[in-house]
Amino acid sequence: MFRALLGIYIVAAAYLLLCQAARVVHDWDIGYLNINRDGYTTRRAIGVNGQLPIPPIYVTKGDTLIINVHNSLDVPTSIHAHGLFEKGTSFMDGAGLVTQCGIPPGDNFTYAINADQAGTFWIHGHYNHQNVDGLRTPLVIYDTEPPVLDYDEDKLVFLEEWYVNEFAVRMAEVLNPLVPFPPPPSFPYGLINGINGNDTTPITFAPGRKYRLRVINMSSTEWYKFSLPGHQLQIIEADGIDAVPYTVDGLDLGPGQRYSVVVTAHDTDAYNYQYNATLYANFVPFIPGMNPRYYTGLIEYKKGAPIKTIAPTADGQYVWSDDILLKAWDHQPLLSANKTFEWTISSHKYSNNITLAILDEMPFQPPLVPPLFSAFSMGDLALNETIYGPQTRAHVLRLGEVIEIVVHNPTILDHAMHLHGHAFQVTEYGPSGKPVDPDAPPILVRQFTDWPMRRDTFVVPAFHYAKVHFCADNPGVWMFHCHMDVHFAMGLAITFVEAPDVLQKQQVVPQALLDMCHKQGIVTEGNGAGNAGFNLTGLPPVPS
Ligand SMILES: *[C@@H]1O[C@H](CO)[C@@H](O)[C@H](O)[C@H]1NC(C)=O
Ligand SMILES: *[C@@H]1O[C@H](CO)[C@@H](O)[C@H](O)[C@H]1NC(C)=O
Ligand SMILES: *[C@@H]1O[C@H](CO)[C@@H](O)[C@H](O)[C@H]1NC(C)=O
Ligand SMILES: *[C@@H]1O[C@H](CO)[C@@H](O)[C@H](O)[C@H]1NC(C)=O
Ligand SMILES: *[C@@H]1O[C@H](CO)[C@@H](O)[C@H](O)[C@H]1NC(C)=O
Ligand SMILES: *[C@@H]1O[C@H](CO)[C@@H](O)[C@H](O)[C@H]1NC(C)=O
Ligand SMILES: *[C@@H]1O[C@H](CO)[C@@H](O)[C@H](O)[C@H]1NC(C)=O
Ligand SMILES: *[C@@H]1O[C@H](CO)[C@@H](O)[C@H](O)[C@H]1NC(C)=O
Ligand SMILES: [Cu+2]
Repeated sequence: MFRALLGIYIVAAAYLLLCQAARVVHDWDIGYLNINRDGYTTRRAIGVNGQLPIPPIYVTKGDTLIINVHNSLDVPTSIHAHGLFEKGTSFMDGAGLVTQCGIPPGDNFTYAINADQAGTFWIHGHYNHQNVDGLRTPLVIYDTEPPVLDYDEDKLVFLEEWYVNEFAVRMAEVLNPLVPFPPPPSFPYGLINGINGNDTTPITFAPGRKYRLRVINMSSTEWYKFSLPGHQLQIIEADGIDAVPYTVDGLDLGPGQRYSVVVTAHDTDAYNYQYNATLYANFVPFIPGMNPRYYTGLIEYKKGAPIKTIAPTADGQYVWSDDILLKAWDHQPLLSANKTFEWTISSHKYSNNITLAILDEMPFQPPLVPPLFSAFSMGDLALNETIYGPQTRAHVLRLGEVIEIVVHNPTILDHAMHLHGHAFQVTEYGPSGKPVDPDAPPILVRQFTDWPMRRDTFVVPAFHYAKVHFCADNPGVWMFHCHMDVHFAMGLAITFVEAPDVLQKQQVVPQALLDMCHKQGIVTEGNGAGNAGFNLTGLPPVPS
């Protein structure tokens, strides 16, 4: 207790010394509401203070974002600041049952999140996939440095998908041994800035001005293409990392990904334009009126001005965003790898007839003790990954090691892989497995040039592999998981236990985090089973 309190005081003192930084405080009462978001169905959803969409959060680099959460749900909840490194505060990462136990129903917890980075992020539920049911909102961190390109005004465009059913209902179908796998796709509707796609409010432009549009894909399963026909987009940021300006016609965003683009408005307001947002899943068959779903909205220069028609560009000539072609603005060179993990995405039907997804040998399932607490409490043994339990898929990293991850995806589905606590260099894409269509053009190996772009979420397209590098400079326990929530819930995840020896010396878990576990009967000491040493007695069996 004393150690915990001392930790809090040291952290608080550091804030005072480091910065005149503001403390930006939000009170979030997370609860259920009934709402019709897609124009078709009223259903139960999860919002904040009785609202959906949740108002975006804006802070400035150096600020501390305080979110006082009260949990009005009937299950635990937690929130995760997607893309923030949480350096020195790994226990604020919010990954349910990995770095915290979840706030019990009726309880409160205060997240103190250091906004040490600048860019476009989002905050979302990280317990039971509550994000899919609405618990998500943009987080914009304004920079204190000049931007890569000047602009006059900042605007948010956040894209979401919205399902007719709650996530738990869809997931129960996926995991039902009596329903043939995969069940028929339930295709969602698109929301733009929180409102049913075609009904959303116009994006207003004034002649001659330059806009920074921050486009965020907060959906959980589908992809989005976003374009402003008649305008060019200059990418200056991806996932909170500044990029050397790169001009495209449109953005192709996987779940969790963000881009900032600078758009120069035309110098007359004679015409309005239409933007296009297409929600699609290339792994679901083409179904007219359903996949893809097309949305258009107005770029309004002047109320009532005629809409300029722009002839569609032939598919192959359109320049879409492509992270392998982007360059990091800070010119960070390739980090040469000390260690490589090579994993292949697959799925397997287990003896109970339930199909689960695998990144590394077996599906991820949380152990009895959240691995962050094992890392804190197991002394030297925390360096031995056996103690976390096999289903944790724990991989221990040493401080300062450069890690290369190669993810092979010989499946028909794209996957969007997200790493907590880091942004990785995206270094290579290439072929993996045999595409179904023998006449499809061959998939080429493509590598970064000069300064690999860094981001926190990368898409491994179907029948591709992707390679990324990152430096293990952030002690903590960080999940690496597919950001498509159905796949994540099926086990497509692993954990990195990063420098637990250093973690034990530098960080102290706040007592309130331990208390919320104890209230739920979750042990916060010992190995993955809550025992000493290598005794994993009591852990549920791994799927067989
Ligand atoms: C918990 O949060 C609620 C709502 O913000 C507040 O009314 C209540 O006083 C808080 N309770 C405690 C014990 O801090
Ligand atoms: C957003 O991500 C989802 C998957 O999570 C994806 O299906 C959708 O296409 C993406 N949308 C955009 C605009 O990138
Ligand atoms: C949105 O409007 C466009 C026409 O502007 C139409 O083609 C499209 O089908 C509409 N989308 C949905 C999902 O209704
Ligand atoms: C925008 O999307 C609509 C479909 O909603 C399509 O008819 C139109 O060709 C697209 N415009 C461009 C320039 O791609
Ligand atoms: C799994 O499915 C097979 C074939 O449908 C059936 O014979 C078997 O009993 C099922 N096993 C379980 C554990 O449900
Ligand atoms: C971890 O502990 C197991 C069991 O004692 C042992 O077999 C293994 O070699 C250890 N691994 C490392 C990396 O020390
Ligand atoms: C990683 O490899 C570099 C050489 O490529 C070496 O200098 C460095 O010591 C290694 N770091 C660790 C932590 O193994
Ligand atoms: C292993 O842990 C269990 C409790 O989970 C305990 O009952 C058992 O005695 C322990 N075994 C050894 C060899 O310590
Ligand atoms: Cu996936």
